[in-house]
Amino acid sequence: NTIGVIFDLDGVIVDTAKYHFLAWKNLADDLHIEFTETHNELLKGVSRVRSLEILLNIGNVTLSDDKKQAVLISKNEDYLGYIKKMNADEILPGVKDLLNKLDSRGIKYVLGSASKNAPLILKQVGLLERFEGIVDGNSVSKAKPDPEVFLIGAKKLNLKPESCIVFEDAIAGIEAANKANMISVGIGDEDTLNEADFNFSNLTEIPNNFFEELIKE
Ligand code: G16
Ligand code: MG
Repeated sequence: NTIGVIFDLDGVIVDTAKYHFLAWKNLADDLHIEFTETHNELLKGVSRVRSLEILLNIGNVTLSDDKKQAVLISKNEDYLGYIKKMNADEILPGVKDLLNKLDSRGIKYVLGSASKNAPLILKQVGLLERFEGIVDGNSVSKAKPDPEVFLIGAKKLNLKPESCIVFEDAIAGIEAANKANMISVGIGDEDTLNEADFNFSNLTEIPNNFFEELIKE
């Protein structure tokens, strides 16, 4: 095929942001930092280490490197407690229909996520085997908005970046896709994701001929 798709995970395939929030909130409480759902928006699509820096900044708290390592481990253990309870009911609307459509058209897709827990999450919801490849937080050295994660994805698809379509819910992810010279599709709030080439509120809104039209171009 002449095109391929790269999916972000959190906010596109599943909503794990709510579990990240619960785990960060626990940590924030321990550190006496006030942390709200609005603050949580700042962490979407951002790496784990960077997320901690943002949280500490909000609370004006400094920690030693050792303490940082320790709280990152406990935050992740807490988060994994929620992830291990996930199942296929948590797949976001429109995802399965879209994957079926891509399968029937022979269009390949990979995952491009900042999460080091991405394979586990896909396994929990029963989608792991469907992807041609997984690029996650373990395989990249530079976090979004750096395009690295998506450029590795293009290699896995055996396609040039211009032939890849990226579905993303975070500003940093859209920026990464644009820098990679890919077609960026923002999923979520159109005003927030105004740098995207296309915008849809969720995956059920993708028109039937969306991919055909892109192939024609
Ligand atoms: C996801 C989330 C981020 C999270 C990051 C790292 O990214 O949106 O909030 O900080 O993964 O996750 P972990 O702590 O599991 O390694 P994405 O790229 O899937 O949206
Ligand atoms: Mg995301």
